[in-house]
Amino acid sequence: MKVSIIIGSVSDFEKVKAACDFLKEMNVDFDLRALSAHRTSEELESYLAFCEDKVDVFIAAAGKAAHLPGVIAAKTTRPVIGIPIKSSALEGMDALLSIVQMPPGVPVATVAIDGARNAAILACQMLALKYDDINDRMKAFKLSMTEETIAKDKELRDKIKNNYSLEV
Ligand code: RP5
Repeated sequence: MKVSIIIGSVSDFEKVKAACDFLKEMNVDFDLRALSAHRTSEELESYLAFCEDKVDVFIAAAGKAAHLPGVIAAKTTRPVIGIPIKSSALEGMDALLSIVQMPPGVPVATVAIDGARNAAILACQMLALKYDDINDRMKAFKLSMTEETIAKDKELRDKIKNNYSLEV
């Protein structure tokens, strides 16, 4: 298992599915647990002990007062990527600030609110430092993104060129 995804509640799963899908696309092994820093703190601690030396990167997602990524970061030397989940009246700003404003010495690499896919992409970029096959797949992914963007630019220009006098 290269990545461990920990979500604060099963209700976070739909928001985190995009991370699972990207890891699957990149053929990266991962585990997923719903463990709360507040409601199941002992189970979280034993799972983190189980993960010791097995996991390269943690992805942790939580909403509201989102302490989960920070608690994980306090217990590991592995990188922790935090996903703030929009799950309350505060639209995810509560979770964003809870995750990003870590005290000195305990960083969490925080992605955007509900930014699960970017969390998985960042995790794969970290894994690419160690695993050549993942590095190759990430290079192909970046190239396909560039090609797709260039194709969309051409498509847009072809569509509007008769209405406006575009440069080329
Ligand atoms: C947070 O509270 C969880 O991460 C979730 O985003 C939110 C609501 O949890 P549930 O009440 O649905 O379990 O701790």
